[in-house]
Amino acid sequence: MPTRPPPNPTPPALPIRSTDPIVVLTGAGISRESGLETFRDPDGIWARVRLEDVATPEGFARDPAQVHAFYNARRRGLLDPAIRPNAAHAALAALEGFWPGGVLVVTQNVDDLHARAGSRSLIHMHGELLKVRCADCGATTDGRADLSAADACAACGRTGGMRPHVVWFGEVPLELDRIGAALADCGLFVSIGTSGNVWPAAGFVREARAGGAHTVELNLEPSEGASLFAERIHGPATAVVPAFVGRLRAVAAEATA
Ligand code: BJW
Repeated sequence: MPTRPPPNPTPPALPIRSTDPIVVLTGAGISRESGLETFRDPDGIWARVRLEDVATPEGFARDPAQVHAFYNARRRGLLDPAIRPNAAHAALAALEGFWPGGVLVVTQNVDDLHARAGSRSLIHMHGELLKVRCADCGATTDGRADLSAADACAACGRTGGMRPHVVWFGEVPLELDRIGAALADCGLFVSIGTSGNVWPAAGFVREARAGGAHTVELNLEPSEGASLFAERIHGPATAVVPAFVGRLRAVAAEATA
């Protein structure tokens, strides 16, 4: 008679040392339980607006008012007091506090929930919703108010060029050199709440593997590139991320025992 696996198998020991640097990539799924929308889920943003219209430089050139209206609404949504970091953001901030090898969170999200939860080693590779940039002179400033084509840049004085500080399709994501160096050097790469549809982030797992890192996917369901990960854990971020960080806490505690 075949033997059944135990109902709650103990997860395998993580093949890492507490001195190994960790890189965490996050996507919209980590903020879903905070009340923010994802992009590609059936109820996601791309089900109600065309990305070509609102998330490309060509869309902005064609109809700046439509793009401003889209981002003004999302900015207001993010500033709603009901939108707060959740247990997954908090667990990653705690990880940074106890992990001896260092932790870099690279987020594709334009929300500020990682920073609000307390993550400090953080790269917003697709920009930030609460910043604005002048397309004419490049000046970037904090911005919480609605933006319009009539706004003037505080640095150069020109109007018409003020835009959200987000990375649209066809634009180069931010801090790729720093991210590439961290991926080459890390001992653990964890991808959380991202569908793996958008490049170059979708290729980070391969870069981390090439450097010898253990790779883990934490997502509601298998992503596009799920088979590339050595370990895959599926469930809501507020459950699976704190549980995984608990395993890392045990690794760190064992090293100091
Ligand atoms: C949960 C959950 C819960 C739900 N718990 N999980 C052909 C082939 C290859 C590449 C290209 C190509 N044609 C063009 C490209 C390049 C292009 C690209 O990738 N296109 C693809 C669509 C094919 N990429 C670019 O243009 C990028 N730039 C670039 O490549 O520059 C060239 C270059 C690169 C490198 C060096 C030199 C030059 C720029 C990409 C910019 C993306 N911008 C956006 C908008 C940002 C602003 C905004 O927010 O409005 O970024 S698009 C959107 O997608 C946003 C996201 O950051 C990004 C990723 O989405 P994410 O986070 O994965 O969300 P979803 O919705 O897709 O997935 C959510 C997941 O969560 C799902 O799996 C759910 O199951 C899960 N989930 N609830 C846990 N509770």
